[in-house]
Formats: sequence, structure tokens, C-alpha cells
Amino acid sequence: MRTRTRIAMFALATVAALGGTSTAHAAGISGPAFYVDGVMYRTVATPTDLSGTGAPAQSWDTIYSFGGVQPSVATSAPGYPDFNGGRWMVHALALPHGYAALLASSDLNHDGVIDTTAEVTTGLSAGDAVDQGVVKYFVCTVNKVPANS
Ligand SMILES: [Ca+2]
Repeated sequence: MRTRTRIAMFALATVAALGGTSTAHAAGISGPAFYVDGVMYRTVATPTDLSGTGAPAQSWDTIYSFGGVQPSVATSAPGYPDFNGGRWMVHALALPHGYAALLASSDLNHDGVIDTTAEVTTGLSAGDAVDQGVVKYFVCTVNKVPANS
């Protein structure tokens, strides 16, 4: 009886641990995904592709993608007056002089990463980032990464 109880408790703990983990992965919660005004946000990935809907540009917020050299930078988030509810158009950025040159000209607060819209805009003005246009339209949630993760 005692052994059965221990086995049952172990099984419950194992199921709870696995269940918690697999639920998070099944929900598609990302790790840190992109910056908004220097704050890291994450998202729940959704299999949406809204390209070709013909929706006007103002119904989207912009995510600038650096092609993987650093997290993307988004222009809005929940609580911002211009937030469009998680409808995004992704602009790919080319870095014609390299990432180090972009940081040198545009990392305004010298924290080693381009993490605000102002820094992206500075990079575009300096020519160290070049907007390649919209490469994707999609929907995803936006949530601040908890401080303890
Ligand atoms: Ca910065």
C-alpha cells in the first residue's frame, strides 16, 4: 500500500511536470521575441498569413527584422495609442555596412543592441540599415517577458 501510494504520487508529479511543459510548447509561446521601446516582449505564434488582404497600411504595426543578427524591433505594443491589436507587417532590413556599423551609428543608448524605433529610424537615416519592404503580414499576441524569465 505504501509503495503504491509513492508510485501514484510520483506518477502524478511526473504528469504534472510534463503536462506543464508540453502545454506551454503546445500553445506556441515563444522565448523573447522582439523589443518595443527597449523592453523585450514575447508572443504566441499563430499560423496566420494575412498577405494579400488589401488592408490599409494603418491597420498594421511594423516589426523590423534584422535577419537573425538580433531580435526584431516592433513599433507598438498593448497600451500604446496606435496599437493595432497584434496585426503586424514585417519589414526586412538589410545591413549594407554590417551589424557593427549599425550599432556604431544607431545604438543611441549604447546598450549593445538596436531596441527602439528611434534607433531603427536612426539606422535607416544613416544608411546602415535599408528597408527591404514588407516580407510578411501576420497576427500574433504581444506580451512583456516576465522579469524572472
Ligand atoms: Ca539600444
